[in-house]
Amino acid sequence: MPKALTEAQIEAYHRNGAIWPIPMLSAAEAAECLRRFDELEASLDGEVQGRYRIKAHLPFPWLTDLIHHPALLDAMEDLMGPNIVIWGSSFFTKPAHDPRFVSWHQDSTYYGLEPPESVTAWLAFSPSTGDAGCLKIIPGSHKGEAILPHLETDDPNNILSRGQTIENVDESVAVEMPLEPGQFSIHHNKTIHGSLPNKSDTPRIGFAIHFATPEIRQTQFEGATASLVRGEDTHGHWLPDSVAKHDMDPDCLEELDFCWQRYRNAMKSQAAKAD
Ligand SMILES: O=C(O)CCC(=O)C(=O)O
Repeated sequence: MPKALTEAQIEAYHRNGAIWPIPMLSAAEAAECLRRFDELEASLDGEVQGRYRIKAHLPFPWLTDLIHHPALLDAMEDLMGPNIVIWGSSFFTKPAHDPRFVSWHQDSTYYGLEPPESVTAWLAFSPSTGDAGCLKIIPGSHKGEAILPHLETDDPNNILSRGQTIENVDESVAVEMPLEPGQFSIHHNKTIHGSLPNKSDTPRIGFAIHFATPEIRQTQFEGATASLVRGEDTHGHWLPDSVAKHDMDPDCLEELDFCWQRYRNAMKSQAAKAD
């Protein structure tokens, strides 16, 4: 018996490679997340999403609590089974009237996981509507190849760090995944997805949480870390993530920078191999 999802949602996830919306936070809780996000961004020189990618939760107890939220983990357990690790989390943000977009891509291309069965939950801190450039998917695309050819582009408006783009996607079948603040969507790492510019008057702030099961391992480098959030680590492929003692814990910040750099290096060497 599923813990959070309906049988119809589980079937839709397996058919389409994504489901939405799933409730997680109340409107007040989502507003508090947005307030903390704004506070963090105001304290930085650049955008939160510049540095807080791949292990964004590490230096923040409040984000670490968020990735352990029972409503999130119950839904993930319905799809992934009882043993679950979270190996990463990333902010994807677009201020109001932001012309930037995320090109069509598969996460499996650059995560380096084997088997390529990672799953992302994308939690909205603010309204993520069609107008605001919500996530869009190509339903069923997760059933194809794990790594489709991706062109590296240098469009400054592409939020992806290397502008990875799948060409000739049939956009006529794309489906938007709108969310209210506090709701999340789930997509498989082979599902082709992307998003358009934010044409709305409000920022579109998303926090993406990256899940795996213990048998999945990182192939691009040694010593990958993750947090065991449900059940048992049956394979020992992941070293434990550090746990922040307070916001901006310097040890965790160092680990975040190290991990993000390691993923970026892996992406670079993958691109070099493809050339
Ligand atoms: O937030 C976006 O527009 C893109 C997010 C994304 O690519 C992801 O969560 O994998």
